[in-house]
Amino acid sequence: MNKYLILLALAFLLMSCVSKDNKPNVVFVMSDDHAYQAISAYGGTLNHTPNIDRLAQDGALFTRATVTNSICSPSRAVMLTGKHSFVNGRLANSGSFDWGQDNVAKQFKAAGYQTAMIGKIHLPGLPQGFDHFSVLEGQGKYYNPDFIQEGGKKKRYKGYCAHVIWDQVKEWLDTREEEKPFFLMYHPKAPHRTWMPEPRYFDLFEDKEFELPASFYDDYKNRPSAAKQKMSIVEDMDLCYDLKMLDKEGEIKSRYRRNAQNLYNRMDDKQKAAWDKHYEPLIKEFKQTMPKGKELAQWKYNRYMRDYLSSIQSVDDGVGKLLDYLEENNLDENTIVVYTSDQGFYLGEHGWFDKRFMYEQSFRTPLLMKYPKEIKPGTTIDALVQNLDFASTFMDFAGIDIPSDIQGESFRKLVNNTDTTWRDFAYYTFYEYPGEHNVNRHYGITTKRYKLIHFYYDEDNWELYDLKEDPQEINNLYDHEDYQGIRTMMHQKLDDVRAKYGDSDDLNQEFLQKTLEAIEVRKKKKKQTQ
Ligand code: SGN
Ligand code: CA
Repeated sequence: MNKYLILLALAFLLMSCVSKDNKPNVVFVMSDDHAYQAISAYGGTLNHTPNIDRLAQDGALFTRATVTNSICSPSRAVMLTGKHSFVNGRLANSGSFDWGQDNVAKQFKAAGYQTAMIGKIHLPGLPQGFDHFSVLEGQGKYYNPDFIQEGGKKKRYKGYCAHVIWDQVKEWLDTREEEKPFFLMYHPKAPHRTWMPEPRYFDLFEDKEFELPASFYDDYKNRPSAAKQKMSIVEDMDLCYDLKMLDKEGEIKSRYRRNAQNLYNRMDDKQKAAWDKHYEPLIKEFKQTMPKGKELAQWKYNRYMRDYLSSIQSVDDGVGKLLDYLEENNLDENTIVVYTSDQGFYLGEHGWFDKRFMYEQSFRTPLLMKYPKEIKPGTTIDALVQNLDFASTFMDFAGIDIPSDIQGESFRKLVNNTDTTWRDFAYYTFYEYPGEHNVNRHYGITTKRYKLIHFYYDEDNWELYDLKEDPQEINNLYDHEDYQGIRTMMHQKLDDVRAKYGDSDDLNQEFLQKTLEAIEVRKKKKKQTQ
């Protein structure tokens, strides 16, 4: 009997060792507003991101990864739940979020993983599913950011956000329970507006001249929804707030001077001194030359690029520190490392900054993934995967049963090359309107070659693009006689996809009603407090 029990115990011990070794760790690095155009592994020449590129060299680069809703908070809700916005309930950056629903971290925790989330999440309420969380308050700040931690306590960390976040990640890794596999969500803040770099990178791009993208002076012909946006570099980018021309004399005109001043005031004396040393000569030069017209446009674009790209450099450093840490601690073989962003961003294409539209630069998102056990170095994947698929994919790798109500699919088979079949479409919805930057509500479908978009609410506009012939998406072919067959085919696909996911015009009507009611409530409250 005793012998039998000892054998049983030994077998149990052996099984638990084997299963622990087999369970991969997952580190999910997601930055904020990082355009694929600003990652050198994607072939661009704007900047150099040696550490993010390591993931492509040692693993897989996804060339057609997209989001289902190109705005921060909804995109993050999609990643956590594996469900579209119209199912998980987080349609826009405002409103509530139901943390009570299932999410990927809860699944990992239930499967015996140690779970943590550190950095930006931008969802209201306290995160659920994490053994540890320390998340930026709202959008978070670049300098001396505040974090919300267990029990809702707020804590201010002195220093620059990229370092403050990495230090917390490292501390968590150093003190984790080593007998458990881990699932870590590491979410840098940069390069979100207002692109405030850390001093060591202030000068990195100062000598570089950036050429305007070919569609910078887009005339939005046949695209009324694109024409009415308010995210134009020329029209809407603010000199003081976005472009740091906060002159002490208060002579430079700005709608957002006070916001810019608040960001500056947050810094300590040493930080202010470093900031002034860099920006004051630039302000002086700007005031002396006072560029106008096309010269001003060129100047604005260059200032934007310099700050945006410098902010990314600190994110890239963080990825380098993470990869080095995993190697130094013998964790690199058994850890899946993913780098992505909550959406893409316009770097002057169509004349814009920001995101929201289903046009490529913000619809697409960077995606790189390393897992030496299953992914061959230098793999390139052009399948139409979406952020919707992350939860299922991670669970698949960890051997967790994927709940049947999850809408995303696992792309493990794509990265390990065991099966290359995949959906031939990606679906998109956007709701944050009326709202900042004035991008109307729309939904749409893309295949590898064609894209069909419907703008609705106070418009009813359809757009159709042939991405092969027109990668810049400036020729709306919806009414073009040669494309009527394609148009019918895409409409059919769109109807099928909406039925498959459970989206409909009725649902949109319902959401619209709710938004308008919420706007009314906000207006009334504002009146009462006046
Ligand atoms: C802020 C920005 C916007 C940006 C949204 C959404 N304005 O409101 O430019 O589109 O965030 O960004 S700012 O004056 O606060 O910088 S998101 O990444 O959170 O979705
Ligand atoms: Ca974002």
